[in-house]
Amino acid sequence: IPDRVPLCLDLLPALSGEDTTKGFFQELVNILFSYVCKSFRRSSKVLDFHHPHQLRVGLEGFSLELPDQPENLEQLLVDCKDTLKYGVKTGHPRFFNQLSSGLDVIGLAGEWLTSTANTNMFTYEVSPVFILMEEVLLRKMQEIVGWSEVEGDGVFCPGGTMSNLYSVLLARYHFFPEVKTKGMTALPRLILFTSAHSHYSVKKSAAVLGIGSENVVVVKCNDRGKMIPAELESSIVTAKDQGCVPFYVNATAGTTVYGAFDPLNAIADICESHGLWLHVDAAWGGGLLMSKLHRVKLQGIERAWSVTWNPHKMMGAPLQCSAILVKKRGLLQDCNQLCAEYLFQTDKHYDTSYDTGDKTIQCGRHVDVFKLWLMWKAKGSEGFESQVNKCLENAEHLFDKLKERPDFELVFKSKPEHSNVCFWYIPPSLRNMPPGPERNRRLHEVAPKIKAKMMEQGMAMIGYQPLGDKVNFFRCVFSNPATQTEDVDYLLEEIARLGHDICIRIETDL
Ligand code: ABU
Repeated sequence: IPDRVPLCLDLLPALSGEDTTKGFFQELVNILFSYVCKSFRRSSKVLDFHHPHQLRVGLEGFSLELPDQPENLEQLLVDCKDTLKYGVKTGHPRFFNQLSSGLDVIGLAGEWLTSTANTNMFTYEVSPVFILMEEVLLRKMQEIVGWSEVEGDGVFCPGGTMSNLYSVLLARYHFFPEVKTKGMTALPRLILFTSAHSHYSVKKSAAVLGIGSENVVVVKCNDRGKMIPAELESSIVTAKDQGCVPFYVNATAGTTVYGAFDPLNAIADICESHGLWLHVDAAWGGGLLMSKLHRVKLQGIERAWSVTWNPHKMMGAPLQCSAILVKKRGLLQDCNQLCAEYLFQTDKHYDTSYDTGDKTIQCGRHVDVFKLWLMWKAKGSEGFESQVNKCLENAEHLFDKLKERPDFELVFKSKPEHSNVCFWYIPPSLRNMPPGPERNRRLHEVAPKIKAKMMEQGMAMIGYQPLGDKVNFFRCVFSNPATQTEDVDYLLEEIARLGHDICIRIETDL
């Protein structure tokens, strides 16, 4: 151990670096453990908010600037502490802002192990265990979707947007394999369909793949946010009449804002009769497949040709963990393989079908599978089932509370299907105001102002957005197993408290 404050050069692989490395890790684990404990403590803040310019110039010695000379290990540990201090505790029971939340201790351990292994998912030779785990997990997920033993392929990819992109890529290749070599000029004008409430990644995929976002037909939804099958049917007929070639339909199982489930069987019937690829974006809703009580909402998913399912959302796996599941075996490989000889040599001494890297559009690929595999071992399928059920119970609790309160209004009156609950806080001045543009104009300002105050005070966090003709409303989502009904009650009281103060200011401004 050197008689000066150690530097990174004193860590392994330095000669006699073991003790310094051990000491550094022990200190780091203390920091991480303290952060994990704080994340679950209701008296801790969810966030310690600072504006970008404040963080950028440096706070209390925390500097983002990069030095020419090495900083010592003590300073690095302080930097690690500060990085967590000024971040957002997404595992906090009162973090309701995102579809992915929670801090699963086993998942976290899995992520640590993954980083320690620091390997790449492209070949079996460098990731033998992880490649086999991926095969086992993807098979399990396909079985849960309802595909038979002879069907099913897939890959973990960096998020639901990428999974959805794969679905469009595969559908196009399935119908027009020449696109791989000849490009879009060899193809007719392709059209794809998705609902008005679906995720923007479907349009983005069309843009990225050269199909064009204007060739995405946005199908109308009912007032609950579900695609209307008759609208889909007539949009397909119209596209064909215009000389275009429909090839793909995205149905959503769990829309981002309302948490709505499209009627999958009715959509599958239409896809079958027109010979179209059916993709189900179950990035958010896929977790409900784990629940005997709730999986009925995804009835018909087994008829999909591809499925997006993000365990980093409803199943609480650490980010990121998203799968694209594909019914037709071999399609991923045919569509994407380019057989780089430096990596995918065919004369290796093992079964090279386990070199799964050429199935993907990436080369290097992060190991996303291990944390989920370890969590599944730790909880069993039943553990995930109770976790999902509990999140939906929290949503129902919130819905029941909102119904009772005169200071809140639900965006739609029916019980939530998923864990999304959408609502407005109605300030006293608006409670007796008749519906109309003036009320809407004022109501639109309420949620952003409450959220700004909430972030500055840091005790909870929730998202808001406008949607269609609805002015800004709050969307509360539950995916964090740490959240209890007391946190739901706290959230409502907090919104009402902040809203009351803010609305006084709006009233005086007017
Ligand atoms: N990819 C959708 C995530 C959106 C959200 O967390 O609110």
